[in-house]
Amino acid sequence: MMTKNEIIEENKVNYVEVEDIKNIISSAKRVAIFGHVNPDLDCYGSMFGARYMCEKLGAEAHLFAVNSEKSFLNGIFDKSLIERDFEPKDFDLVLMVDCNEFSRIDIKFREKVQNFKNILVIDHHEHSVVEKGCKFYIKSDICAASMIVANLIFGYKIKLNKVYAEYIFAGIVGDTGRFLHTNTDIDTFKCAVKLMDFGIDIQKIYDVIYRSVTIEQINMQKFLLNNYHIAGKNICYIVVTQKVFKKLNATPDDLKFFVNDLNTIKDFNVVMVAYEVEHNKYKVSCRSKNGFIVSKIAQNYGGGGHKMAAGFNLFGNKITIIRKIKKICLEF
Ligand SMILES: [Mn+2]
Repeated sequence: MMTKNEIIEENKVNYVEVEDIKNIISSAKRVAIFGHVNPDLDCYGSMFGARYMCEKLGAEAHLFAVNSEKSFLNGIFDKSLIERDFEPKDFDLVLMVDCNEFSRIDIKFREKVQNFKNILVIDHHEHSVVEKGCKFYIKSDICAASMIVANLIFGYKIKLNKVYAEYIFAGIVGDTGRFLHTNTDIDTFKCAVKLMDFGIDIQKIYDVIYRSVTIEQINMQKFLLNNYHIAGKNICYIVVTQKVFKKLNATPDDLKFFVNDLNTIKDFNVVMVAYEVEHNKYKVSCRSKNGFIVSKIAQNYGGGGHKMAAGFNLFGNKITIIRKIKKICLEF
C-alpha cells in the first residue's frame, strides 16, 4: 500500500512559490475568494486578508461565504463585503484559503468552484486528498491561514492598514486559541507584533470573541460538563443531538466555542464532541494533547484537519453514533 506522501507525489501536485502567487494574482482581473464551510475566525481573517492582498496586486476581489446572521464573526468583519451569489463567468481566478479540498467548500458554491479552471489554494491544512488542476501553496507548520496571508503581504511590501491588520490578527487569535495551542511559535508572535504596529484594538477583538458569552452558550457548556464520558486511554466523548440544541436554544456555534475548553482538562488526552448538524448527520470535533494525534483518525473517517485539532462526519441515529464513537475511542 502506498503511503499518503507517495500518493501525493504520484499525482504530481502543482505547488507554487511566493513569487508565483504574486504573478497568478496580478495577472487576474477578478478573483473570487472562498474559505471553508461554517467559516471561523481564521477562515474570515484569511479571506479578508487575501481580498486586501489581491486588490493591492491589482485584481478586483470578491468574498463568498454562507454565514449565520447570529455569528459573532459579524461583530469583527465587515459582513457587507460577503456575497452569496457566485457567477463563475465573472471571474478569472478562484482563490481558496484555509481549506484545500472541494468537500470543505460550502455546498452552495461547491460544484461551480470544482468546475472552475484556474484555482489557487493558500492553506495551512495538510492534504488528505489532492484536488486535480489546482495550484497549491500549503504551509502546514504555520498556525493560521491568516498568518500565511500576512506573511505574503509583508513579503510583497504591501502596506497593510489597521482594519485589515485587525482581521488578520483575529484569524491568528482564532486558530491559536489566543496564543495557547501548540501551533503557536516564535513566528506567530513576530507576526502578531507586526500587526500590532498598525495600532490594532486587540481588546475590541477579545471583547467580541471572549467577553460575549451568552446564556445559551453557558447552558451548552453545562450540558457538555454534565454529559461527557470516558473511554479507552482517557478519551473524552460527548454526543449532542439536535433535540439537545433545541432544548438549550443553542446552535453548533455555541458548542464549538467550548470544545477547546474541554481540551484544557488535564486528564483528557483526546476530546471528541459529536454533534448533530442535520437529522442523523453528526460532525465530530476532535482535540488532543499529551502527545495524542487526532488528524489520522479524522482522515480514516473521511475528515481531516491538524494533528491536534481535526474533525470528521458520522451518520446514524444517536445509538449508532454512540456505538461508533466508543469504537473510535479505542483506536487511540
Ligand atoms: Mn485555519
